Amino acid sequence: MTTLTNLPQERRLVTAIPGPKSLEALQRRSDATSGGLGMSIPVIIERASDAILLDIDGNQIIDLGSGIGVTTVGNAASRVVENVIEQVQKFTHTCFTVAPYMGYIEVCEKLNAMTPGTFKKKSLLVNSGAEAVENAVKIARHFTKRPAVVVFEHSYHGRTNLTMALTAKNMPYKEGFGPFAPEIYRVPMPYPFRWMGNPATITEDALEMVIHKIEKEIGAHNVAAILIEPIQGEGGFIVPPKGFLPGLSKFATENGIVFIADEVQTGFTRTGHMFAVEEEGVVPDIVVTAKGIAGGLPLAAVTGRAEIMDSSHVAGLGGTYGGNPIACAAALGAFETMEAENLVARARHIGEILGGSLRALAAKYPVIGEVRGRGAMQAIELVIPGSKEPNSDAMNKVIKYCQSKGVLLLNAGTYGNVIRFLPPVVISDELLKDALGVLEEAFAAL
Ligand code: PLZ
Repeated sequence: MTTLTNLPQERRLVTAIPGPKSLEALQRRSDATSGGLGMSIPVIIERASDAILLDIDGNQIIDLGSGIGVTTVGNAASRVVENVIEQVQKFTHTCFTVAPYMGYIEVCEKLNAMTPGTFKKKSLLVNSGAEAVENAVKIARHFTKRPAVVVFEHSYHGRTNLTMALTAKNMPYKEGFGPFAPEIYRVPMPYPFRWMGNPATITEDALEMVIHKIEKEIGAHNVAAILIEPIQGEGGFIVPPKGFLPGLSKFATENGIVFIADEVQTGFTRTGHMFAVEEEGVVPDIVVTAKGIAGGLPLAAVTGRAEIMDSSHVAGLGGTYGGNPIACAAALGAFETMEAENLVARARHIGEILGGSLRALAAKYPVIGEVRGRGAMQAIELVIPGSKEPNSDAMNKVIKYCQSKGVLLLNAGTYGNVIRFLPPVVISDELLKDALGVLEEAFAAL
């Protein structure tokens, strides 16, 4: 778990957050960068390693967000950095569809082997999660010769035109950015904490509602793909009830519909499995990956059944930068790290510490309505005590308090009231416990 930059894995504050240098630089940020960009923590980063971010004022911040679930193997992880340095000295780009190279092929071979399913698989590499989702939909439509795509309430799939249409939440992702792509159908998502029906029959009831909508309103024979995040990320770490994903996948198979798992946020050891669908033995036809795939370099992939992935005519798929050689070298370093450091087991261990602390907090502070998630992907949903009314004010206060003490947390949720925990999976127990101590102080201070 050593990195070349090798910052000591400890929290250290030498100024207020933001410090004077960050404050000055943030003025330049607002002058130079689009006002449409958000910002979770108002500091400028100079260096980072594993779970520590160093800002330009010398503050060391504990990173419980991993740049939105990306630096799973740690920031600037040594195997990633070494591979990148080696590759950048050899060549920076050829375009895989102009003149191919081994890194791209090796990443695809690994993905074909790592993803669930013993059948023959093939992969396509692109630059971002959204681009991978778009390509998965393109491929599923081409393969099935059908137009419709089924997506879920609370889903997030990206910010391009098609993926905005696939995404559920209007503000901030869609507001004013339409018109959106057609033939996208949204169906109910069983959100256990907010399910209005009988909790005992949530799985059957939700499946019945979804299947009814598909059969009666769309026509199953018109559906190219059912696209779902096995645990919804931006939507607030919503874990579907047991049996829901297997039921959906079975319905898809019976109706010739391509079942696509968007594992962009859940993939690569994050949930204590290499992929989150493994929890219930679900085998998707296509798995979409990004984020954790390459230790911070921009890379994303579509991996699926060979007959589906081969459906397109030659040159029907592509892109200038997809599977850039430096990003591929980084991915090979990231895969090696996941295996060598046994990060699947590490994510489960983190889950025990994190889940244990969060449940203890929830028992003490009724503002925490629910603790949920799996492994190193967990969240708390904040409510007005005694109700389920979303409490975004408490969420903002807790996140702000933690930031001021050098702990970076991310928000989430359709109702803007969820705090999510996505630490690098290599984070040490000590650092994680230090951060959770700050979180406890934040609730005490509420
Ligand atoms: N699918 C499940 O979580 C990206 C969005 C950050 P890109 N989530 C972080 C933001 O505010 O833009 C995501 C995801 C799932 C697809 C995507 C899209 O991945 O790499 O951001 O395009």
